[in-house]
Amino acid sequence: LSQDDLKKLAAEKAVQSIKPGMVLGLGTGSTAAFAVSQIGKLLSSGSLHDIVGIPTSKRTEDQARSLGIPLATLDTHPRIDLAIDGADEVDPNLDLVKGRGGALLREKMVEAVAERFIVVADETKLVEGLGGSGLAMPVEVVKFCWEFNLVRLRDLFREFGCEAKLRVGEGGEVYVTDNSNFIVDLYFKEPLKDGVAAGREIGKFEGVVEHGLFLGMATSVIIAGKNGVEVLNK
Ligand code: DER
Repeated sequence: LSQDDLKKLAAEKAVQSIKPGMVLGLGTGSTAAFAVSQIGKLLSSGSLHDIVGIPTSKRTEDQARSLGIPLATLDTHPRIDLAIDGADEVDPNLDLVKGRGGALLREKMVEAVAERFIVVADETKLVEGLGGSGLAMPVEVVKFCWEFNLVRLRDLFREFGCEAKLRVGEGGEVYVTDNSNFIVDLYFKEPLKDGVAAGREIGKFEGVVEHGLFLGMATSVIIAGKNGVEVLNK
């Protein structure tokens, strides 16, 4: 099975938890896109009805709209029954790193108020400790004096051998989020010892909008791997 096959398996397993009448948080990224696509299929076949989706990015909004999924926002639907989304890292406590898809702010707003938050991932996302993948841990910052914030974010984690980079798009242009902010990606040489403390310290910096540590938020994680699909519960 390819990584995409595994992502699809995990996503479709999560969609089985959807019931008519639910308000759904629709995640962002390639795994979440499989879930959105499956929801669209179930709606058009009539086996699912009376649901409304709260998208976590403009691109998820576009995908959901193209599939005829009724959409709304947190303004009109402040309570979410079930959110389904991917993750970049999942540690043994089901704490997450998210945001490599650039949607961390809207994802966190939606997933923080979801009654249930099911994370869907292939087994490559499992880590022993957050930051351990050596890949980006994103921080959304305002454009104003982004470099000032990049420097103090990097210095905050210098004991972890932190490197910080302003995210750029394919064409080399600076990446701008759906919320007109920039992203500073942090790279650690070793996993964070205390994610809660890290998140708290990052949040103290004025001009830092949100970070990719999603701690204590997932209610279950569906991992698809070579041994099949496994559901990890809090
Ligand atoms: O940006 C995000 O938070 C995405 O959900 C990301 O973490 C997972 O993306 P993937 O499903 O494409 O790996």
